[in-house]
Amino acid sequence: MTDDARPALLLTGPVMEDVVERQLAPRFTLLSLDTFSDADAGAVRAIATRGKVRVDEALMARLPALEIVANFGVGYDTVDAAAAARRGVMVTNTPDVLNEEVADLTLGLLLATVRQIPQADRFVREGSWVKGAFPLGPTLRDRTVGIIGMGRIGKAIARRLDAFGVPVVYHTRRPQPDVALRHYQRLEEMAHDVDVLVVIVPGGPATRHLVNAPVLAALGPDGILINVARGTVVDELALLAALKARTILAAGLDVFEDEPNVPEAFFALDNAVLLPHVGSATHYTRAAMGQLVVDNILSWFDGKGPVTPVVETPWPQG
Ligand code: NAP
Ligand code: 8YV
Repeated sequence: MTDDARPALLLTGPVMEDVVERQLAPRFTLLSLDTFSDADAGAVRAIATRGKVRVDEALMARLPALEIVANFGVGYDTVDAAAAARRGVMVTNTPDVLNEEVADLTLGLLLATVRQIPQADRFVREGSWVKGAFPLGPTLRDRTVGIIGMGRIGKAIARRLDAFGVPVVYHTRRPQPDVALRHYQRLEEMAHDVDVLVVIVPGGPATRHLVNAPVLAALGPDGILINVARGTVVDELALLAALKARTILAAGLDVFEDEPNVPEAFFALDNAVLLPHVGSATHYTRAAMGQLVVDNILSWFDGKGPVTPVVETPWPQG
């Protein structure tokens, strides 16, 4: 049981120990999900969470004094924000501070996939170059990119593609008033018209398997899929089948349905570039994300409200 006057904060796992935990330790009693007891549960007023662990209705129901859930990451599909809203619990995330980093990685992954950069690297390392030149490959030239999701990160990706001289169109549920690019209301129609799909929408039930077999079929045999959003947005079995049968050309994936477990079938494919969810994974950007977690929690407990609340729990309220 907590034995001091500091508010109790539950960490669902390690959340940037050198940034988040170091700054919060003087003001909060830090509890860990693995070790906290039912006696501690009544005292918990805040959660700092990251990645896989679900902050769901069942966990929140155990914490009657809970006021705020601060998510390390802009995507908060592991937090049941609707349930939090019903309970009057604030949810925050880490938008904007990672836009450019994730957009950089997306362009890197796109180029790596189209120009077969990891394959070329392997070719040199295994000593194949002395036996002959690396085969000519596909190009980014003459391709149109369709971005699925035109929010903060989608726009940063579109800006980079513009600099590369690559035409961009996009699909969202609603056209963006400040975006001059062609909007597609129907994803399948866009997939049919483009040569590359870049996925950068939130995860969760509303986008589950948005990229499915019909969308991949519409993308076609010269098409490339880049997923930097969440693994759940793409039907992984349909994607594997399309890559194996070459009904699409290639895929670049930073995210998977059951991370860190990547289906072994991907490992045998020479037309897939696979990354371990590293979109924001630099010291610089992860520190900025960690700082935003801290700022949200401290601002809340200083009575100034959250810095970056999610849409389900707006501030000021109603
Ligand atoms: P954002 O600003 O909220 O933008 C989300 C975009 O997705 C909006 O344009 C939205 O438009 C669209 N969208 C939402 N639901 C949709 C649906 N059902 N169908 C079609 N479009 C939909 O979010 P962001 O900051 O750009 O981040 C996007 C996501 O990227 C995050 O939620 C996270 O999952 C992922 N991410 C991954 C990494 C990584 O390391 N790989 C890093 C950061 C973020 P409408 O609402 O009009 O549909
Ligand atoms: C993080 C992310 O890797 O912000 C997001 O939504 O996917 C990434 O920046 C993740 O949230 C923390 O592990």
